[in-house]
Amino acid sequence: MMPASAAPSDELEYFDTHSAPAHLAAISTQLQEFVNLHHAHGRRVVLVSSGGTTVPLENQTVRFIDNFSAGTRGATSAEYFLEAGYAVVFLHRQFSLLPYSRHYSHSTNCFLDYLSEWGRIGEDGDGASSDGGDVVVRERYRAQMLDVLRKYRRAKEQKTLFLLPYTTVTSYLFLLREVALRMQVLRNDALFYLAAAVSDFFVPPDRMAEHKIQSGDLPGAPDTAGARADTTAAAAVAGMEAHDDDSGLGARGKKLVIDLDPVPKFLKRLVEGWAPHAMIISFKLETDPNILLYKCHQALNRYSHHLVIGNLLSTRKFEVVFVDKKADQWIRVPEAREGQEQVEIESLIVPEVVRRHDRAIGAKEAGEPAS
Ligand code: PAZ
Repeated sequence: MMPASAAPSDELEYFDTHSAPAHLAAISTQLQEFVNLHHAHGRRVVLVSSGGTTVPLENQTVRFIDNFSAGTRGATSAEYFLEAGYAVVFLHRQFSLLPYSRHYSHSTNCFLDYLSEWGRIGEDGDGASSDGGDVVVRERYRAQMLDVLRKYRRAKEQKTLFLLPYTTVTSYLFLLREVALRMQVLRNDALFYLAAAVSDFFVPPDRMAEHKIQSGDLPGAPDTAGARADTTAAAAVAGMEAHDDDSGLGARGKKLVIDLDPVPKFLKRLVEGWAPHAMIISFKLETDPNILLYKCHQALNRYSHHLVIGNLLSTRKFEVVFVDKKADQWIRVPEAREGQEQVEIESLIVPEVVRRHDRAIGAKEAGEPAS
């Protein structure tokens, strides 16, 4: 019997049974130009994946399954890779955090709070008097914003950042494969840093409902029992079962039981087929500290790639563990002193990754076996 994980050929079948994202051919051309440009300059290229993936429940999608990831790890890491001289393909969940703009987006860092009106003295006294009507950056944020702005502009001018958005797990997988194939020319100058939180489960196309799954009776149905049968049938197509709700909320309520298949494990294919010469780093997220190391080692043994970076949901901004064939290495941010900003853990992770990439390239050039 096939266990919960999918068979190897399922990976190929997955691409045959799902539609590729629109404009894949055009994206592919742009990607190849980006890769070739940096290859010609001897610049390394890293694929950073970032953010969650959605799992649609309907073909014309109203509802989907999602996860917590905001893309902080990916967006922050991308900035440190750019600083280290890499060109970055940033494969990210649409509307998740982006390198540079992450400093001023989302509810915690609303960009409007960084601005004031020229001519009005703000509550912190950092406006300035003139005839009014202009918008300026508040004094206390100017130095940091200038620094971010300069880095952002440099990345644009040097064309070192390629933004590649996805939404569903399927578009993520198509794009990952495409980037990997386009990056093959780089051989060991290519690095994969897979920080996205990719769904392990999906609804196969042949069980996907076309239209919005109904939670109650439809108007014009001949009788309640008939309407219920319609609703149940639509859900069953989606690999789901709609049941009468026995919660006491009333006969119209339905339970939706969702039956998902495992997403085939593409890491093996990436390592062995799509990017055989690249350095490949995957992330592993757990919530139970007792199984984190076990799961990291299991992934390393199963996929034979270079490094797994493990982290726990509750402490992911403060500590991670690097797991490779030789050892486990914890990286922790120093505790912030009063009034000091917390160090971003990616400022420690990325230089360590770059050191290991240097070593791997050095070893290959010296003809040593990869460690
Ligand atoms: O996006 P974020 O910064 O909130 O979280 C980052 C993360 C926990 C998703 C990432 O570090 C990670 O572990 N990604 C892999 C998740 C997994 O598939 O196990």
